[in-house]
Amino acid sequence: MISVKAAPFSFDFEPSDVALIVIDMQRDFIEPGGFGETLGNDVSHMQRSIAPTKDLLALFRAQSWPVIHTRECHLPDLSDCPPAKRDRGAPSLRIGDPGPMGRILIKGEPGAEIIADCAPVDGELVIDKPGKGAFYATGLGERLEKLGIKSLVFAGVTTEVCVQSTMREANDRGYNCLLIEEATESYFPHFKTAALEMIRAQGGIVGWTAPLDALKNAVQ
Ligand code: TIU
Repeated sequence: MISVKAAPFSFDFEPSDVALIVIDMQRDFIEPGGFGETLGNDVSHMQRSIAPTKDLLALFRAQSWPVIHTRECHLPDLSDCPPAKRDRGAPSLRIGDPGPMGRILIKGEPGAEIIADCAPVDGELVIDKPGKGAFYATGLGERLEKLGIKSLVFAGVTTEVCVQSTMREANDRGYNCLLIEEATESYFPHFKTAALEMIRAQGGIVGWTAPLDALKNAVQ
């Protein structure tokens, strides 16, 4: 059993049944000209999450623990994109429109790819998801069951949207979930702070949070 000094209390897991889920570290959310920016966001905030996520990936790879990456993206014909998602608001470009990194949030386009610093390596699972949560309309739940996973460590962007949605889905399915604090970011710093607080409030109502060093110290 490995015990991480986390909040609201220690996060204990067996090395044999833990996996890392890195949420949506895609150019579309992190680089100018992508989906995140079309929504009016300052994407420079995302930069802070890159080095810690890279470190966290290295830690899991060094232990040979499973790593799963997700990508929010849609099929080229948009058949998996609800009109309610595409038509909402007044973005500068809509999902599927051509942008500087190809069609916005479309599978196979440069913008939908994971940034080089966090790119998957051979043997790592990549889950494409049409929604914010990674369990909806993907095979993720079945894949985790087959792997016998019980504890999930989370990283990625954005904290209060796709990361929190996926943690909530995982929590309802019985997983213990730990979010690494530096390895996630929001376009809105106060939303990140609030999301971390609400995840660990009420005795860990959604899960745990911890600094990266707390996990490193527990593992090494
Ligand atoms: N807009 C925003 O903050 N996030 C998303 O749309 N998707 C993810 O969080 N990946």
